Amino acid sequence: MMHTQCPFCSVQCKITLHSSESTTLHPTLPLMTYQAEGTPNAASQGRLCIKGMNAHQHVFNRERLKYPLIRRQGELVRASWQEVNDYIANRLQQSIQQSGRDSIGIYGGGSLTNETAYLLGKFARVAIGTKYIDYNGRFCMSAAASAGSKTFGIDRGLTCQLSDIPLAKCIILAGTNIAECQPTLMPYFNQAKENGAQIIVIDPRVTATATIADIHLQIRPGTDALLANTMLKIMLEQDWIDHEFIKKRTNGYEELAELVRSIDIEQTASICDVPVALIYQAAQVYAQASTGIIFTARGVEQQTDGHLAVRYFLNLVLATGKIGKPGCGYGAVTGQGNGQGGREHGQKADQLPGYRSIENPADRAYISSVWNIDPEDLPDKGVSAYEMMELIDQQQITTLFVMGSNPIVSNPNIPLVRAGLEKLDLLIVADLFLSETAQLADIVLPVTAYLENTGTLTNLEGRVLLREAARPIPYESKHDWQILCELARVLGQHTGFDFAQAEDVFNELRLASRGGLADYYGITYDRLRREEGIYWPCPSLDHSGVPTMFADSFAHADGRAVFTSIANVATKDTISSDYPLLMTNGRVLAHYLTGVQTRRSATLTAREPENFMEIHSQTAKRYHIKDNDWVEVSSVRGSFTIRCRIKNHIREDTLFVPMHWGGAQNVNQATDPTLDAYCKMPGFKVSAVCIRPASLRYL
Ligand SMILES: Nc1nc2c(c(=O)[nH]1)N[C@H]1C(S)=C(S)[C@@H](COP(=O)(O)OP(=O)(O)OC[C@H]3O[C@@H](n4cnc5c(=O)[nH]c(N)nc54)[C@H](O)[C@@H]3O)O[C@H]1N2
Ligand SMILES: Nc1nc2c(c(=O)[nH]1)N[C@H]1C(S)=C(S)[C@@H](COP(=O)(O)OP(=O)(O)OC[C@H]3O[C@@H](n4cnc5c(=O)[nH]c(N)nc54)[C@H](O)[C@@H]3O)O[C@H]1N2
Ligand code: SF4
Ligand SMILES: [Mo]
Repeated sequence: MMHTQCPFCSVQCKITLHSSESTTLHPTLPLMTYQAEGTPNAASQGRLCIKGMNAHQHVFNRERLKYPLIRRQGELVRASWQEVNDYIANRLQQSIQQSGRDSIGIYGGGSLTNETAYLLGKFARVAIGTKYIDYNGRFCMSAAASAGSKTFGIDRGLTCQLSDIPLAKCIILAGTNIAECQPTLMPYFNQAKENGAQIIVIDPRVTATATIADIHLQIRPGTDALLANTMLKIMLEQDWIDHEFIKKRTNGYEELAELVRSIDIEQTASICDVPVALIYQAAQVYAQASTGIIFTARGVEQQTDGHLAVRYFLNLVLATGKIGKPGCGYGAVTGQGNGQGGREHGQKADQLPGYRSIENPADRAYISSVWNIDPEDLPDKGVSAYEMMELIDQQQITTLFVMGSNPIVSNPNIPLVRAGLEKLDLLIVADLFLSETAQLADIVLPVTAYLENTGTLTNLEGRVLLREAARPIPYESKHDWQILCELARVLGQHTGFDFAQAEDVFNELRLASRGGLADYYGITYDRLRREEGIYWPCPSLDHSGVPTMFADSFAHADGRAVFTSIANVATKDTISSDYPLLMTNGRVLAHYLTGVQTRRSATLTAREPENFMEIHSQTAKRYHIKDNDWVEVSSVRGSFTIRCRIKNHIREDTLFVPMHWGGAQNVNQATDPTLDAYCKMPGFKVSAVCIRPASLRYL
């Protein structure tokens, strides 16, 4: 029996994995069979979704990388750790001598444990000395995180607890498909509905989540910012706001009138393509409910105006005073398993551990003291994940080290990303499998999986959880943090990377985060074992953590939250006669991100073996497309070919394609790489495209 935690989404459900020998398949060669069962825990209350139930299948998959690989005469072949470490050290030193430290880029991920994420930041800045480090969370949490920081002074996914959801009388789910993406949370929303809550869903599709909606705003993709401001205008006009809260707890209310002044409700409703009456109803229900929570996820955030769109939704929270008390709050529905912790401890270009800023002299001095280096030697801020791809394409970054991501599938505008990665002098990938990115690498390093690797992960509520190794390390794999320590040593770092176990790394992280916004100092492995999970901030050993934030004050210096009145001037991909349809994208229940893990689970991949495109029947008819036909989808960036599914739960002007497949079926061949000016999130969710039946391709 193994006790573990699901490697996939941000709920971090606890799992008990039972194993037994089975002779039914092969009488002389008994096979181990495994069965996962949910372990009761505060977040998922013992529930598991289909991904969690089958996660172990990829761990035992025969395609797991078994030993390091090195490219010789074009082929990736087996090598020893000694060989690859020496090779990497030589090549990195060469690169540094010839082109400087900033010729090396480091690219991390939100599935890594806090310990590894922390160490990756330290490795980049101390062992390599490069400013170029960023991670896949840029594509995930950057809009909501930067918006929360501006409005509240701090970013923690949920400002309240999951147990507040059933207490809310109105819940807005904007661009979030909880039923497929955090399925074990659905009972909280069902409970809220039973308690009389009105549920408002904002999504261009009638998703599984939208089926519980009382009001569904089936919005035109990319218009959420305008919708939020229209709701605000209605609330201000009708005086459905909490003046006392605004006066006592916020700044910037006076300027708000200017933000919504130019809004003509009829006109904006027509741009969003939602009936005026429905927007009124949504504004009224939320504003007049005694309690309420707004959730946003990638539908709202993966936009060229994602940062401001979230801040406009936060204006609604502040204007109605629905925060800091039971049944109230805001939730940025965090994505990856450690999407929360992964964004706190320094793998982001502008960040140091504990949510410190690399541009703040006091923060630099503190972290330098923990790392025992001169603050002068600490590199400055680098660039965002996609901007790193641009620098790679321009050959300013010539070596890339990827740990826990598959950038050739998950970046926007794959034609540029592929061209860039192929120009690299050296690509090193640490992964469980030969992912699409690892297939291009010069060196591939095999890592341990969730069942084998001890570490902490912070779930969407900001609850820090300990996941302990449940089985021995297979083959020649190593833990991510171990790989970083060994590489640092061969690079000549004789101190600062001599950790014997994950707990030692965590103890340094505690110190590095001490006094920062995301303060983990009071959290220890022993406490996590005893208490199951602790909400940060937790500044001392006798502190119980902070389940509900902002009960009395916000995290800005004066204790007040800030309304946003900045006008939105972002541009988006727009339709034209050549590209007349809007394509959006997202997830399905059975697969996880670029599918490297879930495609190696027989049960999951059997559910969705290939990619597809959802299209409305009227649109399909116009293009002479039948159900299951192959269709070529093109934008100005590139094309892909895919089978279509006719579904009338999508808008007629919109297509939807999951993001879980690479290569010829990769939606990112066509997505928009324009970045949000504030947080550098690409405009993934809106691309102007044209389609034609693939059978016409060669005519
Ligand atoms: N099954 C599964 N679960 C996952 C993941 C996975 O890959 N598979 N990934 C995890 C991760 S890393 C993340 S970030 C989360 C993501 O979780 P979500 O953000 O919930 O997932 P998405 O499917 O990307 O997008 C959510 C919804 O946004 C809608 N949408 C598209 N465009 C727009 C728009 O312009 N406006 C609005 N309002 N809505 C729009 C889509 O129709 C979709 O239903 O899920 C996590 N959980
Ligand atoms: N079009 C479009 N593109 C998107 C999105 C979208 O909605 N639409 N969503 C974006 C979002 S929200 C996200 S989060 C990104 C995710 O994009 P990626 O980071 O590319 O996603 P993953 O598939 O999780 O890639 C993780 C890789 O790391 C490996 N891995 C898993 N666990 C570990 C570990 O512990 N250590 C190491 N070393 N490797 C590990 C896996 O096998 C896999 O190859 O995609 C983004 N791209
Ligand atoms: S994918 Fe998410 S909801 Fe499903 S079992 Fe794993 S952690 Fe839980
Ligand atoms: Mo994500």
